[in-house]
Amino acid sequence: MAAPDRQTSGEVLERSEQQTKKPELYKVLLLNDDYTTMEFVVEVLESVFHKGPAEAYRIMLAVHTQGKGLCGVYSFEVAETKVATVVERARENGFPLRAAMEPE
Ligand code: TYC
Repeated sequence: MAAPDRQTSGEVLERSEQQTKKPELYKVLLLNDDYTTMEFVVEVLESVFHKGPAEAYRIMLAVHTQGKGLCGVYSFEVAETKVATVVERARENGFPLRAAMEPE
């Protein structure tokens, strides 16, 4: 007996729609605190988020004055890694700096 035509089966079409679904994006935010130095926050923005010095300083000041600020938008896994890297670097240096992620 001939094999069924898999290309035209509903099951295969449904799966291929899922495979082409756009990845969900997440904002990564830095949160203000009273103890982390401005210099350290700028250094994190440059090294973890690949910002230039002027943009890093601008974001740091926005966080300092407004409580939180956007560092970038990434896939779920990259956003999670950025948050974990920020917290790890901060703790290594004795700072309470926090980062958060939220759906775009
Ligand atoms: N508020 C801190 C200070 O005055 C600086 C700071 C900025 C801390 C941004 C955290 O995400 C932050 N030293």
